[in-house]
Amino acid sequence: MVEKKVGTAKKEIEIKDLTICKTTQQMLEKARRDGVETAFDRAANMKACPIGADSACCKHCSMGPCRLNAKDPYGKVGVCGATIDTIQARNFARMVASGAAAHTDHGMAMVDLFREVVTGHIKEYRIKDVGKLISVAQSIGIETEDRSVEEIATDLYKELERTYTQVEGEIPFAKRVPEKTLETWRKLGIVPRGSMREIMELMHRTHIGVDQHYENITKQSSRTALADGWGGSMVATEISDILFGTPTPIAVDVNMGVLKEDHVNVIIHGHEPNMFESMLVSVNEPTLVQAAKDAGAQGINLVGMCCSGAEMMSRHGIPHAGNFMSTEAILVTGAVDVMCVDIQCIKQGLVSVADCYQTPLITTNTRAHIEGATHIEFDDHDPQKCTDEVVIKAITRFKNRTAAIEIPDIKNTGIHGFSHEYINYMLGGSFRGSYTPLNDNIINGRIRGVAGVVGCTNPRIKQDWAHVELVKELIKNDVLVLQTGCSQISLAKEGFLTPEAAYLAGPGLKEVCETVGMPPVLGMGSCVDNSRILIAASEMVRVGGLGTSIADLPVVGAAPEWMSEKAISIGHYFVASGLYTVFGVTFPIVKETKFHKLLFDGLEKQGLGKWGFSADPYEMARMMIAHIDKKRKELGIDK
Ligand code: CUV
Ligand code: SF4
Repeated sequence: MVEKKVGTAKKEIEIKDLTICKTTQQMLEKARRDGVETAFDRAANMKACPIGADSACCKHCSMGPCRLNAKDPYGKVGVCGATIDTIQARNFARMVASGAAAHTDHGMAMVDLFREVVTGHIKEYRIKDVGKLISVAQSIGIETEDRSVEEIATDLYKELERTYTQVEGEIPFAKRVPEKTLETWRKLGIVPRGSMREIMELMHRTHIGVDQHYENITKQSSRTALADGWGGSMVATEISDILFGTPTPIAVDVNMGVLKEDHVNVIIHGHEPNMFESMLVSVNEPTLVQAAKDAGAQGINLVGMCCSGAEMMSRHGIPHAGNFMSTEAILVTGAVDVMCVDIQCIKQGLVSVADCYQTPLITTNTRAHIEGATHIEFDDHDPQKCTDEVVIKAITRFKNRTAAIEIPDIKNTGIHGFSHEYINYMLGGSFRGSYTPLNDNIINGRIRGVAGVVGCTNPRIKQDWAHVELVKELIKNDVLVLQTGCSQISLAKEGFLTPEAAYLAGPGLKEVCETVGMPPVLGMGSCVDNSRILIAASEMVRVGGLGTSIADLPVVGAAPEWMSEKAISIGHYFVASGLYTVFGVTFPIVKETKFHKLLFDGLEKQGLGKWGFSADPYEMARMMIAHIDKKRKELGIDK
């Protein structure tokens, strides 16, 4: 039953044009009946500001804000004299800085946790994957022979802290970068020192009256983005694997049908795995399970959403209820007994929707409170104190359920959890070993190339549609697709993450999938796990036969429905690492400016990758495939 209405949309678009996700459609119908507003409605009623969309405005000081004309970009400058190129480069840089800060702060929280575990201050978590600990330590030159786990782990946390705090020198994981790629970075002066320093410098340089050359600003954007990809994000992934286990393929259910009417439904939505790991312990606590049963439930049903959901799905097979544009819609089921969040991509709009269905919305992270939500602080030193309390709140809500419940009856089983280690193993022990290895299959043309298709969903485009259409085109053309984040969930909901989906692939890719028994689309986890794609690319270079730098590989990236600043940081570290990366929806740039030419062409001439843009997934696929073919030709492996 709905008690409170939050206003109805003025302009209504047909629901089937908002999303291809059947369960989200069903819940949006119900939301309209219930008078509940979501981001889809707000997007319809809020036209994007065209000047901002083109990144042609600046509000870095109070002589402005200044608006330039995208139709005549060089006809005007800001009050301080800033040109369109300076303004765009600075705006872009600030997006990179914010996105990189998000990932590196998450990574740093993982290092903090790791240090406290290694020093014995935290006993609730432990090192779960010693093999991974050793391999990560070895990859950055830490001695592992005849040493205890504690000794290795101590060296490792001290070394990895440099990823953030180092003032001079190169970040530790620079050692994993293929030599020629690293050489290019050194020549350009973009090897990251420590992320704190890079982000600080980028914020400084984009202040009024500092760096006013778009090329020089973009150099620091590259350095900062690399401090994310090969720094913060990579550390987050590797430490999480060490503490919680490296994913291996596992069958998992995805979609809203994972909710259970007769269970206490607990949804975790956010990005850091530590709180979710603790919740996994809490929901299995016998006293809490008994309390749930005493309240009349069959049990407690733990479900994830967004990126921490993708991590827990990959590591432990926890069901996943949906991606970014489904987080409000799922509350409309009335079946969510608690939504517990931590950081990033948590819409403030959840508060009013949760309110309509009497679902407690709980914030847990000291960095992310939301007005109107209940805050129960999570502390790594006593993790279950928070998560037990959240479960108790959920049980209470279950007992007092008043909202009418409607759970869409769809769930899609797929295989998730392809770490780069597992891809390596699956394809023959080495990327170029004895048995159907990845490099050999690329060289012989069965696999044309590899595409990382990642990123958010966005109400400015039909949810999941561009992800699905793009991936369809790619696999049809024998391009192996690696996925993370919300994109992975889009494809999982359409059944692509199953070995049976191999029939949708071109003949070469189909043959490889059938031989190995793998899906044509490999799910690698959350956004920070995009670092796994970087490692896989480095491994492809190391094994040989496909050139000497990442820029030589027939590998591309895409985020067809991106929305966050984190996505810009990811896109830019893909580009700075040497990959062609195509974004959809919109791109914050004025075409045919010098800055545009730099991002979309000039960077490639410097030996890096380059940006691409198309709002049309079919054109996007053509652009990506053309680039793969160009790289194949340069490598002399075109048929
Ligand atoms: Ni980190 S960044 S909407 S939850 S992928 Fe999903 Fe993923 Fe974008 Fe956010
Ligand atoms: Fe305008 Fe320059 Fe101030 Fe930006 S920094 S608001 S362009 S005066």
